[in-house]
Parts: sequence; structure tokens; C-alpha cells
Amino acid sequence: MSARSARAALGALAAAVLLGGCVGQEATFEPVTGTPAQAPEGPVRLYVDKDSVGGPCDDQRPASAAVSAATPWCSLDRAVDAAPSGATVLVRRGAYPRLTIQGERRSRFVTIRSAPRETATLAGFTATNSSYWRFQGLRFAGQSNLIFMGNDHIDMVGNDLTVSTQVRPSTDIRFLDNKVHDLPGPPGKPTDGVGIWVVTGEQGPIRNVLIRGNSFSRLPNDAIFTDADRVTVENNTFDHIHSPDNSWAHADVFQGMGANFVTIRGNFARDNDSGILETIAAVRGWVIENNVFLRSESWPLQLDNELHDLRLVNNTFWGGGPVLLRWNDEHPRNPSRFIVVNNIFNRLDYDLRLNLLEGWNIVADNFLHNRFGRGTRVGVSPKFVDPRRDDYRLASGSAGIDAGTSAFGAPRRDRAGHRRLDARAVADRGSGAQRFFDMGAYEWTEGTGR
Ligand SMILES: [Ca+2]
Ligand SMILES: [Ca+2]
Repeated sequence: MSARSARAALGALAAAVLLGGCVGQEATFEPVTGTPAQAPEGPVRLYVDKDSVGGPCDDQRPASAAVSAATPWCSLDRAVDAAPSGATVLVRRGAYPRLTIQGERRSRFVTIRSAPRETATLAGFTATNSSYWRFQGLRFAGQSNLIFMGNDHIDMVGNDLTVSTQVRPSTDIRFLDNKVHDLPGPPGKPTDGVGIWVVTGEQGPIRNVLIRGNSFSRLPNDAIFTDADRVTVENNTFDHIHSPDNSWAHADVFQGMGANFVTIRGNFARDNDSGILETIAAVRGWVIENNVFLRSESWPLQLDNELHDLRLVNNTFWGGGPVLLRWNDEHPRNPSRFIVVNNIFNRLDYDLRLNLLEGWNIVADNFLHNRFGRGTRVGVSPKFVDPRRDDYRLASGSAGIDAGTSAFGAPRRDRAGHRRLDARAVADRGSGAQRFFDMGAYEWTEGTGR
């Protein structure tokens, strides 16, 4: 999303938050009092069945009756009021209205999930001042999910989402193995086109956000947009993150707008407008490693000296615009050295004023005639196994094999989870205590490729 539209969205949200602020704050700092109905031994399974698929539904029943599929509750509202810590709420097939969870603190996760081999569809949810809620195996359609103020421990696991999920000041939020796809574009609101939108604005803080194993496809705005701290984006796939109209949104795979301690690791991104971007605020603690970015139409990575420090290690950037490390006159020189090693770039453009250590990379196309550091191979082809099938493992004979450095915190395992290893038949040309680390996201093993 563009900085302008982001600021506009923040302004609108700040206003909304002011209006509702009293309620939110009182509840946020209220100690957790009382406990929900005494939890029976072992995990509790409770049924919600709006259309009476398994038996006539009735919300007047006690939880002890809703443990049977034949005597279910009708509404998720009833389940949210009554489900004890650790319970699983099995939701029978059908379309369910929007769910509101307000002031519902639990001490262990309550899981709300589709019944086995069925799909329940929710018109989104809003959670406020609530703890330990997990949404699993559901379909979300209609309106954006809102993890609003004062939540902690909210999980989204294995859901199918054609709506955005928006997070306001809350902590310990996890997105695991979800499919986020085909979000609405113009004339809707730009924020509703963002896969996961995690924004504190000035309401802070948001901490501990884990985004792992999800797929993001065909989004008209950013896949992930955040100003939170301690954000991990790991092993996700991203494709066709593509703005239909750049005046509505500038679509990135990941846009940080003041996000500290960000780890972007092991992701696979292809055919997107652009890639990773951080704008506006001075931030620190960024690690980008073991990622593959293919065919980014503009920059697969765009950062500058607003970052205090950066470790950009063992990534493969191929078939798109240049990786761009820029100089921003409004900020001092980055105080900690950017580490840029063991990567494969089809193009790399960095400003010589940056405090930066570059080495042991492949830079295929040096169109700006930059200076490059020790161990970097300029103008060589990395030789991949099968680019036509997006197989960007190194092929036999690649200049990247046993030619990287094991120093500077290079990851000990590659994107596929394999250990960095010494190819016996290849001379160790790298650096550090172990001179056999490969360049790029994948380690070459004997018998790979053609
Ligand atoms: Ca090796
Ligand atoms: Ca070797």
C-alpha cells in the first residue's frame, strides 16, 4: 500500500479508536476475574449446528448437552460465552453470521473449527480484549476479520480466507498454514485488499506476530503490511500480489512501516509486483535469509539507511528487477553494518554511502558497475536445475557451490531444511570456519540437477 493511503487508513482508524477507546481501555486493564464454568476432565468437544444437520439445535442447553452432535447449540455466540479453556468447538457445515468475541479471556486455547470433513463459513469475526482463541479449518468470506484492541494469543490455523485479517494493538498473534486469496480490490477500501494488516499506529504496541506456512495468492494489495515488533514471516508462498491500480494501492509482498525485529525466512515468492519494502520509520533487527524471489516486476527488495542493521544472507533473487539498497538523505548512515553475503542476485544495486559488507554473492548483471566485495562473482550465470519449473536449486557445476561464507551468521540449514555441506568433488572456495557453504537459498547435494 502507498504511504499516503496507509496514513489515511491510520487516521481513519485512530478516529474510530478514539470513539470506542474508553470501552477498550477499561476492559484491557481489567484483571481477569472469575473463571468460566468448571472445565471437566480431558478435552471438551462442543457442537454448534445452526441448520440442525445432526439434530435439533438449541442455545438454551448447557455445555454438558452440547458435547453431543445430536444435541448441538445453534450459534457461535453461545459457544463463545460458554466454552471453557481448552475446549474444541466443532462447527457443522453451513454459513454462519459474523462472530463477535468481546472480553472473553481464557487460559488455554479454545479452538473453533469446522467439523471433520465439513466446511463452516463465517462472515468474519471481531475479537476485542480476549485471550486464547483459535480459528481452524474454517472458511472466511464477506467482511474482513478484525483482531481489535487488547487481545492476546489469537491463532488462525489452516483456514481459507477471501477476506483480509486486520490486527490492532494485541500480542502473540499467529497465522499458520492458511490460504489467503482473491481479496477484493477497487472500489473497496485498500486495507480490505491486504492479506494480513497488523498496524498499531500510535495505539501500540503489537508484539510477537508469527506468519508461517501460509499461501498468499492473487491479492490486489500487500500480502503483509505491518508496523509491529517481533514479526516472523517464515515458509510462506506468495504469488500474483498485484495491484490493479497503482493509485489505489502499491502491492508488496511485505511492507514494513516502522517494524522492528523482523525475520523473513524461507519464503517463496513469484510473479509479484514487488517484494519487501520498509518505509517511513527508523527500525532495527532485520534478518532476511533463505528466501526465493522470482520475477518481481519491480524491486524484490527495497531498503535504505533508515534500517540500523540488516542481515541479508543466502537468498535467491532471480528474473525480476534489481535488489535495491538505497541512500536516504534524511537519515544518518546506518550505525550497524548491513551484511549482504551468500546471495544470488540477477541484479543488485546498492549505494556506496551505506555502511555495508558485501561479499560471496553472485551478481549476474552488474548494470551499474558497482564495486563488489571479496568472494563475489560478477557476471556469471548461477546455473539452476530447472528454471522453467521454478526449480531454483543449484545445478551441478554452478559457481555458487561451496563458494559462500559460513561467517556472519549464515544459516546452517537451507530453505529445504538441509544442512549446508561440503561437496567432495568441488573445491572449497568459500570463507569462514567452514568454506563449503553454498550461495543462494538451496544447498547443492550430489546428484542434484542435470
Ligand atoms: Ca556446499
Ligand atoms: Ca567441497
